[in-house]
Amino acid sequence: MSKTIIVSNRLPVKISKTDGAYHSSPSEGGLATGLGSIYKQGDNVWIGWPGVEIAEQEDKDQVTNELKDLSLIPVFLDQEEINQYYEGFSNEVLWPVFHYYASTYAAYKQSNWEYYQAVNKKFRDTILKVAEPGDVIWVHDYQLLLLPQLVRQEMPDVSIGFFLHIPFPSNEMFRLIPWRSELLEGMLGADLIGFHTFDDVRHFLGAATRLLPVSSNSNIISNGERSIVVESFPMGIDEKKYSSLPLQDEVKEQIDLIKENFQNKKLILSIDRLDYSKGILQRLEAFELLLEQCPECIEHITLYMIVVPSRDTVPQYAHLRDEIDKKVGKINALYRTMDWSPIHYYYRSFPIETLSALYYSADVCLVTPMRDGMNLVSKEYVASRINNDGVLIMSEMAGSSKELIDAIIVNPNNTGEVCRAILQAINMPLEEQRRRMIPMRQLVAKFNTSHWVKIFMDKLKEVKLMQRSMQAR
Ligand code: GDG
Repeated sequence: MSKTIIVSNRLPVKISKTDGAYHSSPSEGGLATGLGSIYKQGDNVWIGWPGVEIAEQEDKDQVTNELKDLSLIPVFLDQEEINQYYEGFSNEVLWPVFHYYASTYAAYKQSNWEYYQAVNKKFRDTILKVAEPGDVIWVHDYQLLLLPQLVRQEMPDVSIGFFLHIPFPSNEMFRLIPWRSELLEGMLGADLIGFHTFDDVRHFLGAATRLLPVSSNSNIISNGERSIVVESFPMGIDEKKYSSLPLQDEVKEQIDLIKENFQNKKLILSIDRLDYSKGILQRLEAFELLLEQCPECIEHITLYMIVVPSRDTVPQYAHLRDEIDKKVGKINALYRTMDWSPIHYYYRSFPIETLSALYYSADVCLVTPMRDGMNLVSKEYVASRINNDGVLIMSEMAGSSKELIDAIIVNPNNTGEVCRAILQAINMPLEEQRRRMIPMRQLVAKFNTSHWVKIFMDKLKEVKLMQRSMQAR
């Protein structure tokens, strides 16, 4: 009986230590929910780092045993591996270059690259302990670009799918990386390579055919030995969860509270992880411009801004956090009145029930990343609008802008345009809000996470059959 092996940098659990023992609790990320339908079935497993450093062998054994019952297999990383493979290479080379921040933030260090290779091999070794020839292996994201080829070398016929959750940049950006060929060769170990958008597919095909001795015919790359299919699979969300949450009592109570606290105010919502790619500072600029240019907005609109802590041990992220603190402080200091604050800013994460109440209550959701592979927040907002009202303002640089075309689409660098979009949104007649929201809700409901998983897995099966029939000829 064949099984499916999901592999990602992080396991879909949070590990904590209480009373000297480690405990795990499920994490709520979109990937965890989406792939939950797979890895919990039969002999299927999920391989990844548990997210904390565990030094003692005894503790590792305890965690391994606890996770085994959840079909999870840990790859333990020590502090140096976390620093160099994860923070150093993944987050200081791949993340900035793939989000078009190469010149500002990328640091190409040989030792980080060596750790990146070593940790990808560590993941390979864990896979090899459990994988059998008929299995299907689905590798996720930029931390594991070398893994498909590393596994392929040991298991030439196994089915391997790879999905990148962040953008794949134009070759002019990608080729700056000193180890660009090795990274592409690593990805080409897969049978099927998936991206969120067609632009990412195009960029990948361009980079592969320019930098490697491979040829392409439409979306199929041939490296002389195998054919690799490259395709877009825009990721969805668990729509049912987000459209039913506002009906729960706990969420309803929070909705009432928000209504009471923000009476007669237009509520503009902004939710992101702390990251320069999310355009948080530029969004604040646009909001400041709005307050400057629109005297009627004073005391009548509120920006509710949640920034979820992320990577803030990395200096660039710590700096960004300081800049956001300063900007919010400046805007609030300039415009606050006795009973109104223009920005309600939170630097922490909230339970999903609070998120749902905010999605349900916000008149406008302002999603203006500089670059984003997809952006699930925009889809979660749409799914939560069960009365078909509300306005989404969406950056054209996010993958989801290709699907949510009834949003107000903006260039996030154009402060004036974002400012005008907010004005348009807060004044939009209900009829127009509904005309835009209904088709977006239908799209998000139809192309949900289960659909995404199914079309990727079906395609992988189809590609494998195609390869086998070509070999037989
Ligand atoms: C990467 C790519 C791509 C946020 N605050 C809280 C909270 N969240 C949840 C949201 C959403 C998720 O975090 C963020 O997902 P995004 O897609 O917006 O962004 P990234 O984290 O950068 O994800 C991105 C994604 O991978 C999937 O492929 O779309 O482009 O960068 O689900 O709801 N969740 C809770 N509390 C919070 O305070 N519980």
